[in-house]
Amino acid sequence: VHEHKDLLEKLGVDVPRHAKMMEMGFESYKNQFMSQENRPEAMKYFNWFMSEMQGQRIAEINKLRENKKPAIGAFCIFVPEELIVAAGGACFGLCGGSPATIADAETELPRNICPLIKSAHGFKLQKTCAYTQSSDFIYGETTCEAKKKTWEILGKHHPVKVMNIPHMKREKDLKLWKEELVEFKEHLEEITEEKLSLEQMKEGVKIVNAKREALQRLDRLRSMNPDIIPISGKDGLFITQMGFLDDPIRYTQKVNELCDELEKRVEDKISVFEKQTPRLMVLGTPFAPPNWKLHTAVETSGGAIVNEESCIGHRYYKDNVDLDNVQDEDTLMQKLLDKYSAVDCACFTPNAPRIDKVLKMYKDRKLDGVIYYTLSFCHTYNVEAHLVTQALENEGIPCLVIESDYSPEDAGQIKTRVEAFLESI
Ligand code: BJ8
Repeated sequence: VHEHKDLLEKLGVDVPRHAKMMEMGFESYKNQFMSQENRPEAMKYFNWFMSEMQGQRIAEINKLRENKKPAIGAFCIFVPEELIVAAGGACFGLCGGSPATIADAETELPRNICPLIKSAHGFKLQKTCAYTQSSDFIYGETTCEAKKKTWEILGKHHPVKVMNIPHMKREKDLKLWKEELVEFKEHLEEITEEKLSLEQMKEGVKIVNAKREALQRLDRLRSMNPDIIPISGKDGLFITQMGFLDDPIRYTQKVNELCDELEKRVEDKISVFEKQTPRLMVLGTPFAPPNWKLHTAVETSGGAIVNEESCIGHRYYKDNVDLDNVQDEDTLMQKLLDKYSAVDCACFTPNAPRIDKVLKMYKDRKLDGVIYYTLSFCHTYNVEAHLVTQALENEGIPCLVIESDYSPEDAGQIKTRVEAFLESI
């Protein structure tokens, strides 16, 4: 990061404060990740990326910008990254997982809204996220009340555009959504000053499909072998988190290299957990880095997390864009829409496919229990917990519900509840 001080200054980053935050992040990574035993060799790349995510990666993104390629910051998996990649640019998730920016955010936002939004807003006010500072615009969406109203305030500090995501999936809603996809493409063309061709868009789709396929492979290796867990849930989560920042081609290659090693581990019966360790799936809201609290609590209490049914997880990579018979732009937009409208975010009503999917995931993976995790004040996921947990109960599936924010204060209490849950299953 020091090497890139000039660039960070040019981007308007508050360099001393940023350095302090990075130091805290590295310390926390060292304590929670590097201390794990028997990590796969291929995690070395992700250690390196951790050390360069606010350094070299920022330099790479700004190199693209020098060549009029778009750099778009996002907070949601509805942002069609395929189109950004097609335009030769970078799509990245913005910082929003730290409690250290929340007090600043509360100077403009109410206290009782979701910590993800407050943290992200605080990063902009503090100027401590080099990704936010590098983005041509932030692409917000109308998924939840707190987000859509925050964009109006965030827009005072940074260019923001908003995608109108409908809350139902009727034909008329999907028609509007498709128009939003076309409009997004036009926003990108304003930056590149060139029309995106069909071939470029197909190439963008192929690159992102390959990335999702690598993550699907990682998911299978983590969760489909009941006796062998070749990598910790914490590492699995961290890898997925980095997928929202890294260059997609390099990242795909590195995830596949890791999967090759994990395949070998499964063959050789090398597990990072003892036999009989309860294998859990986490459902719910996204885990923006450095929000590793739940995974740490579970994996220091005798359990293992083998899948996240979350947007930093399965919801992100579960579906690919089908490129069969795509001969024109309209069909391509339709295929993108088919993929994105299959996202089962709790912002939709009704959202029954999510419940069927959760039950199927649980059975396919032969798991031992579920943790339903919601960020505080996330009303959609919190309310939806009722129907999901009822369906789990009907099937006799053990489930623990946890609502938490980013503060470290409840870490002990969460650990106690997790320990009691693990004992009961
Ligand atoms: S597709 S889950 S990434 S909206 S910000 S809804 S936690 S109160 S993030 Fe999300 Fe897209 Fe849906 Fe996924 Fe709740 Fe917080 Fe809102 Fe949140």
